[in-house]
Amino acid sequence: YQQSEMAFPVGLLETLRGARHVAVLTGAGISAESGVPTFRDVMTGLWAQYDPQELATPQAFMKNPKLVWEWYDWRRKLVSQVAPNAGHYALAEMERHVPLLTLITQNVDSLHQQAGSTRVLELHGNIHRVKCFKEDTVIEQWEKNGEVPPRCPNCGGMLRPDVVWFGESLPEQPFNEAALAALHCDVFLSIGTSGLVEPAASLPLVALRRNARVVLVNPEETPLLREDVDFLRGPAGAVLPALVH
Ligand code: BJW
Repeated sequence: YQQSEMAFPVGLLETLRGARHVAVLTGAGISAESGVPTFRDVMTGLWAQYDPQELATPQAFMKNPKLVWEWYDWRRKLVSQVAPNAGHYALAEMERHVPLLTLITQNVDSLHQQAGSTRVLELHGNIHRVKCFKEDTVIEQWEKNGEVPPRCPNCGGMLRPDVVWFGESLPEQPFNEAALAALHCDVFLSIGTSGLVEPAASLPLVALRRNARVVLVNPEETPLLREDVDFLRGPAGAVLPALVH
């Protein structure tokens, strides 16, 4: 991807330039080059080291709230110390060139917003926010008195990160908007996601059924890869700038 049009599948750049509505779905892979670990990469992914059932379910939080809170605290600090990479910036720039761009992310790290994307549909929440485990309300301010996990100032219930754990529903409004974008886009880019977690994994399939051009950006093959999907093999930080410039 040496900024040369030759590297792309026939007609892809023309289709992108002529598109009225581009939908983009991102996953942990787009933040990998910023230094955020993915979940399922064999050596470096979080799930290679940690058990999702013990950390990313409501049952895990009920069983061991301190462990879960501290794990998220570690990850929150980690993402606070990193910066967006060329892939995030390329998508922010794409928003300025396409009449309508719907950016859908499974990431909780805010790096798209930091790169300048103005409208981001967060399907799995945001690690920087907390909510009450009992009442499900987002809490802006709470007392940091050393209690782990901290307590809800309204009801005294435990606070938890405002992310979507396994078995929980996705936030309705961003998910509905994402599903509409999949139905109506001309081009759908799936970037840096293994495509294993539902319902996000089904979004590009919806776009395919509606005859959108679907493009996979990933250094590895994923289950989404099939004959009618364009595969741009490589790291997002290299592929996306070449696609946008
Ligand atoms: C690069 C790169 C580079 C590397 N450049 N790329 C239907 C069938 C089967 C199961 C289910 C189903 N419907 C629902 C389920 C259950 C479950 C599910 O999908 N399970 C499957 C795993 C089997 N889904 C749910 O529970 C969801 N809720 C739901 O469906 O509610 C309705 C319902 C309720 C009750 C019962 C039934 C239905 C919720 C899912 C929540 C997922 N939560 C997590 C944690 C979020 C908080 C946190 O951050 O801790 O979300 S899990 C984790 O996976 C995280 C991610 O957002 C998500 C997706 O991962 P992602 O982003 O794809 O990362 P990886 O690591 O998997 O892949 C990285 C990719 O990047 C790889 O391909 C690399 O090659 C690539 N890469 N470097 C580009 N430089």
